[in-house]
Amino acid sequence: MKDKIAQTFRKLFGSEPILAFAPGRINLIGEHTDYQEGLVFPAAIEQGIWVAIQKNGLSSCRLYSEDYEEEFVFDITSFSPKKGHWANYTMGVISQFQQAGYKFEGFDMAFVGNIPASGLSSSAALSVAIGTALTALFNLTITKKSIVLYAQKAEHLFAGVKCGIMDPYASAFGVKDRALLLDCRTNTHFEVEVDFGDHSLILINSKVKHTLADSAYNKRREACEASVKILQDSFPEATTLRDIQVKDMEKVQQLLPADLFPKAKHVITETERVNLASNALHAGDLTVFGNLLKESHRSLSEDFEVSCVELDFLAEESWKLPGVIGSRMMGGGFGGCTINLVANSEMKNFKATMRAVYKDKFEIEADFIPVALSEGARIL
Ligand code: GAF
Repeated sequence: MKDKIAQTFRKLFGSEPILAFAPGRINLIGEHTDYQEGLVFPAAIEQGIWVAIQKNGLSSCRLYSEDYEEEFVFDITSFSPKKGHWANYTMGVISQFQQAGYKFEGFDMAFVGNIPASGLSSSAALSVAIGTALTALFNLTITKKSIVLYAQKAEHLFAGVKCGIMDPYASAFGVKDRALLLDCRTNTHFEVEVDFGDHSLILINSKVKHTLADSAYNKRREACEASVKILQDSFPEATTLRDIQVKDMEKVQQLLPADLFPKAKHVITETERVNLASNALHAGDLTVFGNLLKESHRSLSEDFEVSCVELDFLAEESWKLPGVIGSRMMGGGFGGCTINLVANSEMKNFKATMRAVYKDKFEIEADFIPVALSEGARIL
């Protein structure tokens, strides 16, 4: 990929590029908690986005997406988002750099990716790769954390998704063979060594992406914010659902209307599950870890309502199989992948059975994606 994008760049723009890479991510547990300042437990994967970049002496930026086989040119001093366009991530990140006071000349950029499914944060990987590349190209003094925050803001303002910090953070800070126990209040993390012994993580790509996922995502966030407003009368210190404990659930139920309570309950219980899961990993207790994955799925499906029939089917069917420690939907939901922890000795049977039952039910050929926890963004 690296050589391919360098070659494309030279051919298109005729200069020698700087190359940057940023990975996609998985998440062990902790879904829809990041924008409520909760805990999440993601890791970077091997697959990601490669960016080739160089100054062009113009006042415009010339972009090329190898995957879309498409060019896009814009003026560096005046640009705005174009609904649904891949160039939004580049423009969004540049606009964040500019707002922070960094000045740019025009540049050329080409990029390519190999992230194999939706729900693995290709957009965050692209934004972080661009931020990393720009920092090197213009020799800027800028921290990784700022790149992460710019990437998140770019997604809010240029793609219209009010995402949390988890995806760009994992892409920027990933470490080989480790997951990041990330506190989305302080935006700091612990690296946790992940060794599942004779078990492996494998994703199943449902190959569905339900429409309106972005607006449903924003609605979930709004529901959490509405709950916090109501709860503040009784919990004056609370600024997010992170501040509410599982032990207060009965009171929370009395205070919240019936449509908001299950959503708040998911976020409150999910942060506790992240804590318990990291303790279980530390203690090497895979059974507890696996049960927490199942509980997380149920909560996302029944309480937070971000699953779909295909993801529910994949999770529930896998729970029945020998050697499956746990499995759940992963990421924002409404499609994408499930994450599964499976005994190596049962992997073949797991894949064959899941492929067959999914095909039989939905007439979709699922993909199976092994994951290796990997390094975060870097200049190559
Ligand atoms: C998406 C968002 F981008 C993340 O911030 C996070 O909220 C996730 O959905 C759900 O945990 O990936």
